[in-house]
Amino acid sequence: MSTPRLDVLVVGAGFSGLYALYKAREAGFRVAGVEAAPTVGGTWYWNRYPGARCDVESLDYSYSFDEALQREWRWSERYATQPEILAYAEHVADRFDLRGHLEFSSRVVSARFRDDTATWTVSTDTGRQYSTRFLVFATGSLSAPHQPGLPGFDDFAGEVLFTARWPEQGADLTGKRVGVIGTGSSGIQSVPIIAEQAASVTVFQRSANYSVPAGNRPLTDADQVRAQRDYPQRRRKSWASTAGSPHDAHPDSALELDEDTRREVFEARWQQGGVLFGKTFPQQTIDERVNRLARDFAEAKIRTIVRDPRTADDLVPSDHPIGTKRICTDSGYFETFNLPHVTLVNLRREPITTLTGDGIRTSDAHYELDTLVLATGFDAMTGALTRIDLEGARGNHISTVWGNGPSTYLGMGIPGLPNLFSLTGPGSPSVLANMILAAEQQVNWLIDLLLHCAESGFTQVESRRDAAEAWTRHVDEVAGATLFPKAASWYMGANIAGKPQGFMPYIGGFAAYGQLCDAVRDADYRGFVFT
Ligand code: N01
Repeated sequence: MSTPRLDVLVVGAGFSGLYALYKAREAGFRVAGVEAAPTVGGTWYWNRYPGARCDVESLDYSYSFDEALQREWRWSERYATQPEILAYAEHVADRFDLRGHLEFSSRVVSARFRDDTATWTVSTDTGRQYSTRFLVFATGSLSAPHQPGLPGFDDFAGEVLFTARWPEQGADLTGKRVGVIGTGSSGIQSVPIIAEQAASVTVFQRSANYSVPAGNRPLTDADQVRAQRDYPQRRRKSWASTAGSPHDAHPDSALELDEDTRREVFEARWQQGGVLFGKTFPQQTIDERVNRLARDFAEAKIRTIVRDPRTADDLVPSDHPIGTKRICTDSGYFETFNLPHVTLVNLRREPITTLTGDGIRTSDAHYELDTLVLATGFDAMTGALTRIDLEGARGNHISTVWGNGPSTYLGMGIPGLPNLFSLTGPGSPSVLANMILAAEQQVNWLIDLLLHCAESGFTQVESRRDAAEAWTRHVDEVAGATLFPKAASWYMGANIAGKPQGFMPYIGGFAAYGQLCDAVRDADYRGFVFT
């Protein structure tokens, strides 16, 4: 059997890829990485639209694996901006000397498993080929942008900007008539900033979304001192949590509290800011009655802020329980609609009929535009993998293996694709958790598995099909006990026409998931076949 040149090839140099490279190298493996962007950072390289910042607090959305790194890096704001997070990723790459292992500006287009040698041959769009024993996809959950088929799209003569592919040199929107399609996190974060520059902003909204003020603020010197002092406890709590952040839901059931107390609790959480409003009370994403209370509170907030009653009506989400689509975090989103040059177009009432040379025609009107911003989301969780021509053992192709939706074992192994692992993908806590800790947990576990292979002389490890089926059923059942499947969300694959529907991330909890993975390891990697 011939020996591949590499032990581990990591695809993607975002936070999971960087950590995978680092850990694999530290474990003594021969490693390399391939990254489509010209530098590290993954999603934080591409999503450089105005207003882009993380909705997890910077103190939490950072690596925990290295004490010195944690001590020396200083976050300037409670929620870090895209440039600051990108700078952090660059710092990590330099500090741990990872760049030398990476080929940048190179996208993996195909990978083939050779049954006879138990190796992967991986090809990139730059014409390079890699031969590797193990192939780790750290390609991100929100990295395959979705461009909807808009009628007349090619006729539009103005500038088109994608939030997920914002030009590196920026875009000057001063004095422009800007249309924005999409009111998810990207649209909601960018609209207030675009409105500061543009002559007019027309927001084309198909579905209204819940958004909570981020509550962002600079981190003071005192914050920094406190952060360093409290870090061990903060991290311990995150590792033991359901979502990788140190959050406590209110101890009481919302249904047992009187109305005034309940309102105070919601208000305090709202003022604290951020996505965790979606988990103010226990059972909030499980019990429709608790969820309704949170929805009513959020609706009242929107109506208090937005002056025009019809616009407020349109901005109140009516089609999903709060929190079952990712809650957006904003800085003045709803307030923006009080500005005279900002208009909301409700596409449910007046759908787009066509794009024209100079704007968008709906069933009711023609909106003249110089620039169109598409904040239209991603082929989430699976798109980065299914866009690659990926063929595993015995002719198993990703398109058929995942033809009915993503089937994984523990979210990492895919039956039929031996020696291949997916990080922070479907079947793992992933986007429901703090992604950086989620990546650390999976990579730590995975490197142990690869060391086990190496030490035991195995050249091939593959998830058993029945183990993957049982895990995928479990992922589905746990989601089914919540309100999440009630939303037509990208978690469900509902934003992409023809995509199999099913709740993709594992919602059983971040810490619980880690324990399940460890139990599999302790049971001699039950569910995997080694040869
Ligand atoms: O994408 P989305 P996103 N005509 O899919 C609309 C993370 N993130 O990039 O809902 C008209 O949420 C679509 O409408 P509808 C975060 O996890 C985090 O904003 O399908 N509209 C929707 O409004 C987030 O959840 C941060 O009816 C069309 C929008 O486009 C995830 O990324 C920041 C359309 C897409 O919203 C994705 O967010 C940014 C069409 N044909 C992103 N097609 C933070 O950390 C689509 N839409 C804060």
